[in-house]
Amino acid sequence: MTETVTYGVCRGDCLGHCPMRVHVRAGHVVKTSKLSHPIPEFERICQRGLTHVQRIYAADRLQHPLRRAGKRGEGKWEQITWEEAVEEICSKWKDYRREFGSGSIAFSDCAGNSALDSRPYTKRLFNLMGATRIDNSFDNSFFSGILDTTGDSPWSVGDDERNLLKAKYIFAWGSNLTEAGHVHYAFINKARDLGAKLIVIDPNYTIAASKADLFVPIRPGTDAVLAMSMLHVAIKEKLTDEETLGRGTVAPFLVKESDGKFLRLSDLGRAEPESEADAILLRDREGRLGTAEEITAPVLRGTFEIQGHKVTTAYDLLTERVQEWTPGRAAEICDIPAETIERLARMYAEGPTTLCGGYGPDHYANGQQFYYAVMALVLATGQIGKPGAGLNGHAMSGFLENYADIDELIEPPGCPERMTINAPLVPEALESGKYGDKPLVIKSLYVYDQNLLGNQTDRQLWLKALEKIDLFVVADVTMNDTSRYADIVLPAAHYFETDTYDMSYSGVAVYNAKAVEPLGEAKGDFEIVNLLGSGMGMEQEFSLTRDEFFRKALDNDKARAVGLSWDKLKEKGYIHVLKPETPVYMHGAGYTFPTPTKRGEFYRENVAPVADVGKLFDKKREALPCWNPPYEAWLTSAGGFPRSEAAEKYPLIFTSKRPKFRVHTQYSSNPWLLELWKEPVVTIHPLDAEKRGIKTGDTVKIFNDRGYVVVKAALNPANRPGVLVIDHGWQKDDFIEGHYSDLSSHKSDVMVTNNAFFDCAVEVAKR
Ligand SMILES: Nc1nc2c(c(=O)[nH]1)N[C@H]1C(S)=C(S)[C@@H](COP(=O)(O)OP(=O)(O)OC[C@H]3O[C@@H](n4cnc5c(=O)[nH]c(N)nc54)[C@H](O)[C@@H]3O)O[C@H]1N2
Ligand SMILES: Nc1nc2c(c(=O)[nH]1)N[C@H]1C(S)=C(S)[C@@H](COP(=O)(O)OP(=O)(O)OC[C@H]3O[C@@H](n4cnc5c(=O)[nH]c(N)nc54)[C@H](O)[C@@H]3O)O[C@H]1N2
Ligand code: SF4
Ligand SMILES: [Mo]
Repeated sequence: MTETVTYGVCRGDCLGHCPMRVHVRAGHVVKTSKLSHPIPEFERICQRGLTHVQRIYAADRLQHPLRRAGKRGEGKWEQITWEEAVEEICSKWKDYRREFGSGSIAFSDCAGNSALDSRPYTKRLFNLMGATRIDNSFDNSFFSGILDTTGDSPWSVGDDERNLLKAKYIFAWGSNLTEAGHVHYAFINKARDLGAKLIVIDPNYTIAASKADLFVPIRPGTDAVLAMSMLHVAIKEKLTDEETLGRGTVAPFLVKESDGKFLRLSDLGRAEPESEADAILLRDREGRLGTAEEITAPVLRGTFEIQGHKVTTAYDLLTERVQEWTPGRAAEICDIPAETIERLARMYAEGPTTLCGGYGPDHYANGQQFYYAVMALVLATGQIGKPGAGLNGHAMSGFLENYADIDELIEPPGCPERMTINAPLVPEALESGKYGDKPLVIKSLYVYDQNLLGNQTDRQLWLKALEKIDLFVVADVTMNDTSRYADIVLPAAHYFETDTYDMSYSGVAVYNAKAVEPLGEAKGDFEIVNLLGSGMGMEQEFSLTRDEFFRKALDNDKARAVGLSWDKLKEKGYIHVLKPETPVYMHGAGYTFPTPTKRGEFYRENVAPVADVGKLFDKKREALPCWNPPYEAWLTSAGGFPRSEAAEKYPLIFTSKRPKFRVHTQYSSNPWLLELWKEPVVTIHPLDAEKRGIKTGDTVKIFNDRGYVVVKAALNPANRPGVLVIDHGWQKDDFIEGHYSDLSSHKSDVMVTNNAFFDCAVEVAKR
């Protein structure tokens, strides 16, 4: 039988973005296979990429628009036509808009399909409608800490993986790289062959830890203290990089005691405040003041009186801040010997060191504190923007530079004003009718590219919140925890069933040609949005064909400069757009950063909470790295910080880790992968198990005041005592009873609203 082969890019949220071949026979995808890459190191495909065929033809694949026929979640459906679905949704949306305003329609998305025709194009619809965006609030602590400190470069927050090969030390810090980033780990393996030392900082003895030169078991939720203590040691032992501090960071900027802002020309009456000419001032050894261009050898330390302003250098403030975190004091909090902390600091500063920061620390209510603290360490030791030194692993996102001009497509001129609200705050806001001091009414919620009820924290709270919502619409490829709860389900096409393009690793644009027709009546998000947009009376704005859309998106100077256009891409299949001279370390190269000051900002003069819901915060404290214990996951009174209230009743921490066999809940019904890993299992340290009479294979109930889950248990001495670990990505039907997302809390820090999955105290008992 003849076989045709098209190309595609795998683009769940594992961040691998592997290009692949899609093999088709008689109108059916029969297999996927690896596609050669211009840079051989990037040729790759994994067990999930090889099983797309079983996702496309999965039993839980949605094929027709459905209307709920029973109670929400009951699983009773009536098949309807697309016309009926669109008519019902749009007429209700028009009614809500009339009665409650545009903001009463909300939408939320995340990890399903990052390509332009899915997430960005759907945003165009809701932006034009003036709808409320629900920020999914996954990973916000990670991104806030890194982006606020070193900015958002075209490569997002990291370097090309090849930079790992030049590292002497690789810090896998809160990162489960062998499972959650095995495509990155391949480079770490190579780097180790070349002599790099791997340091793993993790509460649990992970697979990566078993390969490490140094494993540092840390007490959960204390990483910011370790980073600040390492910085303390680096400063004390003069291991910091004065050149980077002076030229590439805010270290020499003079912070006014009065308002915490940097001293500028306007403070001396020499420029209009906030005008372009209002430059930040530096001081040299002779006491001369001037701009960064004028003062080439600024002082990094000192407190001065300048025309009535008492100022101190930002570096002195940082030094003062980490003063209390002596290795001895940090040892108590982090449960790591003081000598190990000193050793870690010396290695980090010696370099070249690459930080592979994971999302473990992100998943606590105090998560962002780690990323601010560790980025201060990175900057002060100058371990960024150089061969072998920088950020990598999950921080690497070369594909985000996708050469497309989409800002105006997503947000055409004239879009009404809209609110963005953070998911963990939504259930309570719906209950009270207020988001901060703003009124909030949501009558309809549209979820796509996200399995909200599988992946948000505190599922029971969400289920209750949904009772306030009259029309819940879900567009998804599969019948999952979320689509099951919808009032109307729209069947989305798998991406190999659509004509699209994506940037694969590292800088290869791939034409993802439609390999087969969408299954049943499924449609790509692009087509769904065009239908809904027209239904809302915006035929003009939603009349583009896919070809026209992509041609327009790639018709720009950035794309032209690298020889990329939609037509060329369709003709060639894939185009390697990165130039050979493109450096493999983009972030911080040449001492410049894409931040407002163009410098690494370990001091934040305009610090403010990400979600401004009127909560009070201490500006002086938050402007620099700081730490407080996690909200629930604080089981001891180490360092004099009293044990959390929740831990009085629930003395274990409930966490999860990514398994190799799925990306979040995607692939979770895939028969080949289920053969390898068939059910959720909670691992428990033998000491914790013994106390509760639990043995491997027992069925156990994990519970707290919010909910419970019943699963099989396995004893594992690799767990840190006190920590339970379950694989991430299972859904309601996979658990014996309950749901693991019923356990987690929606609480997060005032500064960054984030889903804190691991900041969760529980108890476990044999059933
Ligand atoms: N317990 C626990 N929960 C967690 C985490 C954890 O560590 N522990 N991690 C969290 C993190 S960091 C993240 S990023 C989130 C991810 O959370 P989600 O974004 O909810 O992740 P997925 O389960 O991958 O859901 C993506 C959905 O998009 C659908 N989809 C795929 N392609 C398309 C498409 O083209 N169109 C449409 N409309 N839909 C499509 C998929 O079928 C799938 O249902 O999970 C979070 N949840
Ligand atoms: N296979 C697979 N790969 C994925 C994904 C997936 O769903 N499946 N999801 C992708 C996404 S969206 C994300 S955000 C990333 C997540 O990437 P990772 O963060 O690497 O993934 P996790 O498996 O959640 O690993 C968290 C690690 O943090 C550790 N940890 C827990 N608490 C602490 C702590 O207090 N301190 C420290 N230092 N470590 C701690 C855990 O033991 C674990 O090793 O993975 C991406 N890659
Ligand atoms: S799941 Fe990730 S690593 Fe595997 S093929 Fe897809 S993009 Fe690559
Ligand atoms: Mo994530």
